[in-house]
Amino acid sequence: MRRITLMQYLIEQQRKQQWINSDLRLLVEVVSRACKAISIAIGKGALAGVLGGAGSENVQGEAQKKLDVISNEILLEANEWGGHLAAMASEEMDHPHQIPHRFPRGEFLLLFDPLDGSSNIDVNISVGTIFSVLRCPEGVAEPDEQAFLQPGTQQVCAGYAVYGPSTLLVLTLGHGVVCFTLDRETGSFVLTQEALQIPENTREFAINASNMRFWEAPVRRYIDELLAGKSGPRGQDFNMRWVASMVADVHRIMTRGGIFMYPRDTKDPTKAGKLRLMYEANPMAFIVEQAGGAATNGRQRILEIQPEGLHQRVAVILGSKNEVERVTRYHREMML
Ligand code: P6P
Repeated sequence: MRRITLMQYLIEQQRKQQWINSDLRLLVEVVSRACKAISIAIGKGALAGVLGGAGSENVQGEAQKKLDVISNEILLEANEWGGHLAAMASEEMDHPHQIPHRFPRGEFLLLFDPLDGSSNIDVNISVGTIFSVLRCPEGVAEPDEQAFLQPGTQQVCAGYAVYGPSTLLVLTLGHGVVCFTLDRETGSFVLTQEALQIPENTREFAINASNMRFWEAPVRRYIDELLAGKSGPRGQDFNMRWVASMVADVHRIMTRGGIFMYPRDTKDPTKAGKLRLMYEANPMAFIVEQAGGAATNGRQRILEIQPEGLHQRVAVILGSKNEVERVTRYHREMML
């Protein structure tokens, strides 16, 4: 494969395919640079005194880690000067972040989970950054929350960085999925995989099984069948993985297939799920579908959900197409 950098790849996409314009190219470059800075901050760990709690809570009422706050600041500072954005929204902020009036504004809205899986940081397990790009609605000069509430089908770009044994950047511009690996010596993201494809079948599932007693019947049926293995209705054995970092679990599925499930459960009936639609489920659903996979909430395609709130939660079932379709069919059959 050609060893080209992210910048070269983006310039080729702009020149040959007109899939992106200069502002979107700048956005991806700036976000990738922020992910490099986050990767460096994480890599220092205890040596830089960045582990542990920040002593604050985010809008979700979750205790923030120092690196949650640091990663959020890195993404805000990296993006606000470029003139490519109309506003930003983050898991770590109650309301959208307006671009300071001293900077020009652009056509795009950037949403992100700056450090997904941060509860794993202090135990040195892979974490990641997830981002999603929408267009700001025409004529909206001061984008408020309403400007962001667009279904996932409106995304023009989405990606994630996974901070693991190597730091990877996985990206879609709506025409397939590519993967870049951070070359720490040159500081460049280098193209290492083109046209990622998720196998339509799999024998590996990812779910937090400690919630089993709270699951709805279709999920219970599906998982029981997998656990029954060869002697059960599926006629084969399955394997389970659960990293508890969505980015790590999804990247495994992008690489070798699988099904990831964080279903709605009755533990807190007021919540439609644990994961957030706008900056976790939508970008991941876009990427997974672009790689030939599927993503639903058990009842409908995630990308077609009309958002009602910036931080709304959603059930997530995504990955190998034939397994996602089976779980979704069980919901249709059993949840009248
Ligand atoms: P649980 C991390 O907190 C996260 O938002 C996702 O990255 C991950 O898939 C999920 O929650 C893990 O949830 O309940 O297993 O800790």
